[in-house]
Amino acid sequence: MASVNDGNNKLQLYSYWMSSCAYRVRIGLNLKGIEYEYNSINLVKGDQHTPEFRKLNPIGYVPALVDGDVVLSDSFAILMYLEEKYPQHHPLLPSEVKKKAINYQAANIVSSSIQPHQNLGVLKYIQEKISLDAKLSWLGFHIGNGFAALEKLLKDHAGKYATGDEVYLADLFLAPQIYAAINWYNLDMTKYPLLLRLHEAYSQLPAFQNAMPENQPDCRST
Ligand SMILES: N[C@@H](CCC(=O)N[C@@H](CS)C(=O)NCC(=O)O)C(=O)O
Repeated sequence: MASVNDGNNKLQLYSYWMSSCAYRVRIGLNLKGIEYEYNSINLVKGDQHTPEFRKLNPIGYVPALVDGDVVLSDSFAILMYLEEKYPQHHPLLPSEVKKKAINYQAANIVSSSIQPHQNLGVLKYIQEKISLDAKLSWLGFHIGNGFAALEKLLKDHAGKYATGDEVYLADLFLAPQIYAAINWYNLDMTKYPLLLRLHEAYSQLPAFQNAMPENQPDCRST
């Protein structure tokens, strides 16, 4: 794929291989053909709490993106920035208003109503109070609740991908979340046949494959 930017002013992505939020941005950068430098923030070791990283993102989460003097965090904001800065390369949003709104809705179900339950800080806090089984069942309930809503939302819109036959924003949020449910939380996906089908479709796309946790330079660095 031709690169949008050249070597001199490479974007800096602060990421961690297991972060589903950074995974969204990695897919977006790949789709747009933007080269970037990968900076690993080891969440398990606590790199997100260092003063250096907190200067970049005061809330202490990945991803963060540095593009010259622009410093951004939050996957949604980063993806919208990339979309506006590089509109000519693989649009992340459809032009049709309703389809665009469905993309926002699906992306936000993942980022606001599912992912926060599985955040490292949240899970650490909970596991001090309840058993591992109780924690996993609490997490499974919240992921399942979101997945059931997504199945309903997308059933009238999906084609090959979440909102038709083109990859859009919703897919960038869905792929990492479904990956995490299957690979890390062992969720029974038989109840979500549409999401399972999308997972298969994503696994065929190079931009998605390249963004997968196991293909990151810091994979299993703990
Ligand atoms: N809304 C933010 C959420 C970012 C977020 O929760 N990042 C997680 C990884 S996916 C994190 O850095 N967690 C660190 C921690 O819990 O200490 C986004 O979409 O970027």
